Amino acid sequence: MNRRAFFARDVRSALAAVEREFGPDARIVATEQEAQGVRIVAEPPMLAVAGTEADDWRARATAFGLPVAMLAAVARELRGVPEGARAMRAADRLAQRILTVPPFASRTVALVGPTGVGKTTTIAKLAACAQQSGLSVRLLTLDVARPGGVEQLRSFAQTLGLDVAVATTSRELEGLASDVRRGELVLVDTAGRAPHDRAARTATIDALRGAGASVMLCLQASARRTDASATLAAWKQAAPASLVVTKWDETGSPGEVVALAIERELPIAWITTGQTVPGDLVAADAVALAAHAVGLSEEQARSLVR
Ligand SMILES: Nc1nc2c(ncn2[C@@H]2O[C@H](COP(=O)(O)OP(=O)(O)OP(=O)(O)O)[C@@H](O)[C@H]2O)c(=O)[nH]1
Ligand SMILES: [Mg+2]
Repeated sequence: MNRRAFFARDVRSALAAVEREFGPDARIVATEQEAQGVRIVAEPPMLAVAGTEADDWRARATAFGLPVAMLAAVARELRGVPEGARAMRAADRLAQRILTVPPFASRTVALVGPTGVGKTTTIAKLAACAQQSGLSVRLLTLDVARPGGVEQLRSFAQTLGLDVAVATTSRELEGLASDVRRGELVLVDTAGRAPHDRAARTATIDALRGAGASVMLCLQASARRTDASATLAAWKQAAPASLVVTKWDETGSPGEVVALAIERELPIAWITTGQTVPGDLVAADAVALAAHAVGLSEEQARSLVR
């Protein structure tokens, strides 16, 4: 913008011209020897500071894993925004793209997803969090196929003073889910299903449909776009209402999953951030997520949105 090229016979004269124009703290962007002399590209000091910050949000969001096309679209929306305010404005624009749902918006919730993504652990964290919010919780599981599946949930449940009801058929699950008291939160654990195991997945989906459960699909934060996309396709019949992004702590670039959620207009409900139960669970917040993506603190981003 205010960046300019200065041409002179030699470096000393070119630098003198830069200083006359932009003062002693001017930032030298490039120096080139040309046939007739020296060409220096420089910018004023204020712009140099702001320019670094302005470029930074995009570099950070790229490292976070957001796709180039999405960032280019955000950048286009920043035209005319002063350079020093761009990172905050970028967070704002990104936040508007991210859908979330309030905690415990649905009262019968089933977690589905690939094997080992963190479903059972997340059920335990959700149960603890719900209890802390004063909700009473009922735990159901369909995961009878895997040895130890029920026991794993039971051992978490014990520490929370809860029982686990086991359903082996859709009729049993339907019966258990219909026997719920008003205001009770029902959390349904399911067996992990590999992408190719269509029959088992269909059985889970049918059972959940009978129980009227709102389906949360668990995707690992480190999942690459193609894998996450394949998981979404595999669970399409379950019509997931929202996502849980798990194992956030295991990657510095969860952006591919976040971008997929944005593009498919799927709300993110929860993010899990470690193995500790209870704990290591946060309700997804669009502003916090966007701030993180562009490398701002949450306070900085909120000051803009407020
Ligand atoms: N780092 C990290 N590990 C996690 C997180 N959530 C769960 N885990 C770990 O991931 C492993 C698998 O967790 P489970 O809850 O058993 O996963 P699952 O999806 O129920 O697995 P299946 O029922 O076998 O499909 C365990 O070692 C958990 O402690 C998380 O947010 N961060
Ligand atoms: Mg499990």
